Amino acid sequence: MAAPIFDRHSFLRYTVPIEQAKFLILPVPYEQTTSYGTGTKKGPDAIIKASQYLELFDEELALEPYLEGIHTLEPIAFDKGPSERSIDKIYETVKALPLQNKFLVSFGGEHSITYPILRAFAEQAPRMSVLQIDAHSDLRDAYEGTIYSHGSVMARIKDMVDIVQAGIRSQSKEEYDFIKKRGIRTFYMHMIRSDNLWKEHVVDALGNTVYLTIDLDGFDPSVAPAVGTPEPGGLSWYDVIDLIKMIIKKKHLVGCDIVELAPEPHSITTDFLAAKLAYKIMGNLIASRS
Ligand SMILES: [Mn+2]
Repeated sequence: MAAPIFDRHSFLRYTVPIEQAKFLILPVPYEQTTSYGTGTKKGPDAIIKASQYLELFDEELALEPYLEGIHTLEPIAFDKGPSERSIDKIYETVKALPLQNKFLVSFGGEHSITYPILRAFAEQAPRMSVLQIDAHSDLRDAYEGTIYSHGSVMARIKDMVDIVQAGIRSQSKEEYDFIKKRGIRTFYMHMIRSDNLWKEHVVDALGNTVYLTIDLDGFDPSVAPAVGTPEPGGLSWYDVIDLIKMIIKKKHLVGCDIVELAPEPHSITTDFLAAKLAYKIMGNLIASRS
């Protein structure tokens, strides 16, 4: 394979032609239904900017994962039309990607983007499980007047595929009752804190083929403050990294997204965390194959 070439606008500042890429980065600067803090449409750009400052070498894996080939796609362009149209555009974009033997990492944008991405994935692998790392269960049937809200994204997804949730610490009574009634595997933060084997239990709850959606507010706000709804008492960096490593070892991870970054003008902490998280996922995927 040809060596990656320098490009300031690509994730990690290097790119390869799409045919040669093992990893595709899809920027999805979609923001239409945010309810509290705003700015998620600037998320993808902030992650790519932060990635310019990451070390290319992963000292834990003793690898330079970027040498496997990362191709950063053009950001999806949205107009001010109805959310259905934007949601369809995300679906059509993902469906048209040449994903055979490639791993897609999408950057949000608000959490609503996961539904159309997963629709495209579920057509290929209908028996997929989705692991959602999040402070919120996002299981309202509709939120603030739309069924495509960030607050109802998992309600759309659970009708297509099995879902497992981790890090949850804020929800409505209706969501709580719904989880009980439907037997959804939700690992609440208060359960995680008192269970040393929680990661094993999350992995056991997943099927063999897994898609991972990471709402950055699943992390503790001391670790990832730049999110629209920073809920106290979340997951640590190593909680998430160790869980992901375990999934990559034991399951077939087919894609992921990192959403809800709302960049702050005076702090780059969360931008950098999101960039490093994406690169750690790539590195561990490579390490697990060799
Ligand atoms: Mn959330």
